[in-house]
Amino acid sequence: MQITNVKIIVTSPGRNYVLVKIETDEPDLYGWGDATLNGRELAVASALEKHIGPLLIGRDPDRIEDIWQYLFRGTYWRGGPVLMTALAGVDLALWDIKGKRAGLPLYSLLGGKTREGALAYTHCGGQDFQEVEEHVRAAQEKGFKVIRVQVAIPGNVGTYGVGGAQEAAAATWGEGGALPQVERWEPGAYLRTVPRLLEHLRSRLGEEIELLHDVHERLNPIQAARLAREVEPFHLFFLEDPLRPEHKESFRLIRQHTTTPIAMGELFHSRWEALPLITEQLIDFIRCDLGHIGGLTEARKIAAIAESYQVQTAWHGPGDIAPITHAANVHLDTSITNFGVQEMVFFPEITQEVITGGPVFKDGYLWVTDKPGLGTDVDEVAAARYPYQRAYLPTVRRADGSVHDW
Ligand code: GCO
Ligand code: MG
Repeated sequence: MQITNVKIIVTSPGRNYVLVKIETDEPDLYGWGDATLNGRELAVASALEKHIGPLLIGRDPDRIEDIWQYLFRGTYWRGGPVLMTALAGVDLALWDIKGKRAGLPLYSLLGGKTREGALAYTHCGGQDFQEVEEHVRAAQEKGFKVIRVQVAIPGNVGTYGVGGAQEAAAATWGEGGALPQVERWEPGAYLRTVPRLLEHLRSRLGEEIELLHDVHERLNPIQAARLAREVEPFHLFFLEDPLRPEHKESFRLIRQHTTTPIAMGELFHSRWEALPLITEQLIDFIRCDLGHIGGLTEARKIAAIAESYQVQTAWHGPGDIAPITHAANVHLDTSITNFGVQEMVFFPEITQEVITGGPVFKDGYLWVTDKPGLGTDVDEVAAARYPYQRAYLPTVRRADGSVHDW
């Protein structure tokens, strides 16, 4: 069997997605991968079209590990968001082919089911505590048992995550998306507000519902340690991404001050970034993005390392990666033993018109179908109706005008 063609589609059904189709010399045997990198879509598409695609022609698509090693180690320039997203797109398409060829869903090829469904979490945001509470209650009605909560911070502008699930699935962030929207961020008000939000929610909703919160890498070490300690009485499922990915050593400071569970990893691009946090048991959940870390091949190795250190998985699952990667998430969740929780979004109809299949939500859990491969497909005619639209993530500035991490 040989790879005969690598096709890249950039489409915007609701928001931009970069999709990779790998075709083979066997009739009707092809795989689809997702290589979407929010705000840098064309850089990945170009890396795939101009540099990576030609290297794949004539190779045996069954040899996923060898192709992975060849593209990662064999090409000298390695790593980083653009190349690892491109590699993930290729990797997922190859796994899709392998599953289709075997006539088996991927979870089966990965070792078979260890659980029936994957515990899922959704996003709830609001302008004030009351609004967050209402959104949490509505999510509970839908069956969610784990919920991420974010609230607008007085004095800050455009607080991350406040739009809730809809924001995550929106076409562009802010108005129009021609240039990045600028948000304002000061940590003081944030640090005072978040513990009060959790106190409010616990007093109204009780202890049973699992709550988590995403810091989005905005704090420095001592602020992160303070927040993690102050929210300790409210028993978070986890506190997400408290520090920037460069500062792994600073996780020790958080650990020294609190038993709040810590999750980290959506900005990582290789297992070596995750390694010290796992082996030193500085985190409780590893939440890499399959779509930015080189795909299933790399993520299952990370999961295996994490298993030895009692670290669970919580793979990144936002709206800005395609349902194809969400499907890969759930195949992996369903087959590993140290799965923790799965972030998810409900994709709008327009996205599902182009990218079909994908995990299904029911009673708080995500399920993949028994279709061979990833269980997702792409309608290329529909994709052509939604051309790429330039869009950026917002940027953040402090009150004095200086740049801060978004
Ligand atoms: C999450 C993430 C996302 C990212 C987004 C950036 O926890 O889901 O923080 O919302 O901000 O993926 O493109
Ligand atoms: Mg996050």
